[in-house]
Amino acid sequence: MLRASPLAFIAAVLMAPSAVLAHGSFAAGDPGDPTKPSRTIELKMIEGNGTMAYTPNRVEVKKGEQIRFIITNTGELAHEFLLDSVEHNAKHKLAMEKNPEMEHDDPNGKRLEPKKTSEILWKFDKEGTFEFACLIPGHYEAGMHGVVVVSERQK
Ligand SMILES: [Cu+2]
Repeated sequence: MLRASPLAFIAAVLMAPSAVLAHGSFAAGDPGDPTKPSRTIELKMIEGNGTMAYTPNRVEVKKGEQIRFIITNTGELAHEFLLDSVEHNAKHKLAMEKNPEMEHDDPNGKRLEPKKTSEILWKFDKEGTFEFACLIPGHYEAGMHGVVVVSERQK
């Protein structure tokens, strides 16, 4: 009990940013509105030759656009899709190294078992470069990350 508490404390500190995010403030935009139009982007989680990846691993959207990501895990392992700022994902990744069993089912993140498909509906209302990543320990390093570049809508 006493031996566990310093670790629990560290985990609580590391998880604080994602806990804040879970309560309505997302770095990469906002959860989508299913009653509004959206553009569909199909994204696959792939494994092979010691690498793991998303394909595509770069998505370009216009500010204000709503995207329905249809995500399929084609691999043999569970994977995640967590859409956030690069900074938040980096912090979250450290938290997951301490607590690999963290499960995600949030507006901006899903865990998919092998051969499963899931969706994320997202409104990109902020300009910038955001990241989607799998933060299961070792997967990011194996190549499992990509970017969403949100640019100003043409006038
Ligand atoms: Cu993964």
